[in-house]
Amino acid sequence: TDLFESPDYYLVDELLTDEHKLIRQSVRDWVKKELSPIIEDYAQRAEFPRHLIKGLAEVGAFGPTIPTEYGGAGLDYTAYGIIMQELERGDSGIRSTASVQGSLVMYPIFAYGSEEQKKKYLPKLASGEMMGCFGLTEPDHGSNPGGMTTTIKDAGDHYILNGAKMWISNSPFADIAIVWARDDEGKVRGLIAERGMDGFSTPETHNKWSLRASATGELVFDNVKIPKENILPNVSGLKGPLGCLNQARYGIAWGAIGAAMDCYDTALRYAKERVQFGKPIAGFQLQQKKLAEMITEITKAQLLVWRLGTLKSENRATAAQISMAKRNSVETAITIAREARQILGGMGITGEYSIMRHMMNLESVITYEGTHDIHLLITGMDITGLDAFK
Ligand code: TGC
Ligand code: FAD
Repeated sequence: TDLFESPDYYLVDELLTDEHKLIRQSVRDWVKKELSPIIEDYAQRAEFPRHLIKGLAEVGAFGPTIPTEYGGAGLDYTAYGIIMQELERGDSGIRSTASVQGSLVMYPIFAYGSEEQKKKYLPKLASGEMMGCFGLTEPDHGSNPGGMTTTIKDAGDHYILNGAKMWISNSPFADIAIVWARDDEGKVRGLIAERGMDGFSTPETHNKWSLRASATGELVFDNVKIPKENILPNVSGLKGPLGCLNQARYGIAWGAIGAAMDCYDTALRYAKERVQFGKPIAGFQLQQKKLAEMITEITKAQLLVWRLGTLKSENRATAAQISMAKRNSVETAITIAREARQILGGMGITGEYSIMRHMMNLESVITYEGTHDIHLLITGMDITGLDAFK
């Protein structure tokens, strides 16, 4: 990782501004100095490195596109993508923490919250003083969040929240949770639950073989009193949470390429150095096929997300375009991780190299934020006009 050389076969760098490159360098330096040296150990111990939160905030990983008046960096979407790419080159779990904080906690408060909510929460979330999580998935409703059964009941000056969410990134330590629940009229509403509210607990999920350096847990609500000022006033319906997912999926489309780049770079370097049958294994056709296909797929994915970033900054990217890029990048990354692992032979299964950790992490990335199947069906619906979900 120390020697990482960013693959850039089609000179995509020329499509970036000087500011983009500066941002990339500062996140890359931080990953190299603070994240890479410790991440394997934390992943092996299945522990989230909480001490990285401050540094993540300092490199602008929390809400980079949020305007500066609310503590964000006011950057464009290409810059946001680049930050996610560099973080995920380090570890998908750390990128997850940034995705959740920026796209799934700060974004809904920014896009759907009241002015008071924005002032109260956004600066603290941007600085990492406060951490958040996002509760959409339920035990019986994963791909189909529209079936959710978590409810808020109007009780005069407050609501009563009941239900449970599962698979929630950051829930075990989050100070606040953005929760999606049905109101008395059956409409999906968003609200801000705060740690310490009576009846609200966040049990941790153990025994994960994937995303081990990220903390995952449940959100359990047993008659939790939610003040009315904690409801997000400016959205109702499933488009609320799905609008947040567009933001996070966009970041993952860039992020997963970071993991792929790291696997490719490691495998290429290893193949040039490892000698078998009297020559470097990079000289054998079978290994060249793997490496050549990797760089081809990385290059295609880089161009796709670069274009998507431009469209997103111009507010022209459609949800279906984002789905295509998320699906393509993660498929690219997971295939490359598997092939790269083989190039390293036995060494590939050890924690001496990052590849196996990336490969296991990507099993979560291909499932969360909409599974591989769901994104294919979104493309299918977009091009045919026919909904194959139900
Ligand atoms: P459907 O009837 O199609 O739509 C309901 C309403 O939502 C609107 N909509 C969207 N709005 C914004 N962005 C999108 N991407 C949208 N997709 C749909 C739609 O226009 C409609 O609006 P309106 O005004 O007409 O009411 O909904 P459906 O129930 O048929 O579901 C469609 C489907 C399957 C695509 C959707 O449910 C889906 O995307 N499912 C996947 C669920 C998912 O991605 N869950 C992710 C949970 S969060 C997470 O995984 C975080 S991991 C974070 C980390 O650690 O990095
Ligand atoms: P299911 O929906 O039960 O799907 C099972 C299988 O059926 C999949 O292969 C799926 O593609 C397939 N399938 C489902 N419906 C269809 C269909 N119509 N047609 C064809 N195939 C179909 N959620 C949050 O809300 N917040 C978080 O922070 C969060 N973090 C996560 C972190 C991790 C580590 C993981 C693993 C998950 C996280 N999730 C989070 C949940 C994630 O979004 C869900 O796991 C995902 O949406 C899939 O839901 P499910 O696991 O219930 O699978």
